[in-house]
Amino acid sequence: MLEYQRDFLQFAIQTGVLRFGQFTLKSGRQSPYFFNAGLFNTGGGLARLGRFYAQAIVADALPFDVLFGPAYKGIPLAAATAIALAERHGRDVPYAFNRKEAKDHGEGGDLIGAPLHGRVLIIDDVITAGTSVRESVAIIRAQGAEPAGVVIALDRQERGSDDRSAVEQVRHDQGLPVAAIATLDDLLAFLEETPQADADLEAVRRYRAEFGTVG
Ligand code: OMP
Repeated sequence: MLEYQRDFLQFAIQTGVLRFGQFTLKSGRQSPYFFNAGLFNTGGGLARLGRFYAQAIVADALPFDVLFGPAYKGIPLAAATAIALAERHGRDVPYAFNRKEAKDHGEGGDLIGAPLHGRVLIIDDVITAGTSVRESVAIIRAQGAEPAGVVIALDRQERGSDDRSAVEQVRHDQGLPVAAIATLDDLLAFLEETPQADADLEAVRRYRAEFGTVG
């Protein structure tokens, strides 16, 4: 685990974005942890989150020309990532996002920001079923551009509709690289280093053993 990944997990726990307890997931599973990216809801929190996304992009050396934030949750994420890349990494990259409602007056269209061209990197919070990624890929291709990959905050590394996780399905079925600021394995390593986290660690370990991807 890299230093920024440890910082990210600590920050997510401090802000209540990452919580431990009993949560029902979209899949119906009972999870001992839940990641709610909507709770990075202050200016300072969003700025910091953008810096973590930028670090993940730089660490994975993902080549791209434009950032794309799918509505709604991806919009502030892509904006914050673009700011962090400009301010911290000397890369002033274009970014764009979509609106969910079609608009037929004013500027028209359902894309806002930079034109989608070349390789487009999708910025999202989590991949649960992969629906949002498929929609983004269709939007990008409709503009004659190519999806370059997806960056998410946390990869839960759990089996989806088949033995693979939703992230693995995107990687193999859509041929897109997926980078995460942190994964469930990073979270386990983090909890192992954290005193007084034994109960959470045990619960997350059990969950990983039952529902996690192999390997
Ligand atoms: P979108 O925000 O529409 O992409 O949906 C994300 C889905 O993932 C929501 O239904 C969330 O409840 C769910 N989710 C998380 O946001 N964080 C988690 O840790 C786990 C889930 C989930 O339900 O699997």
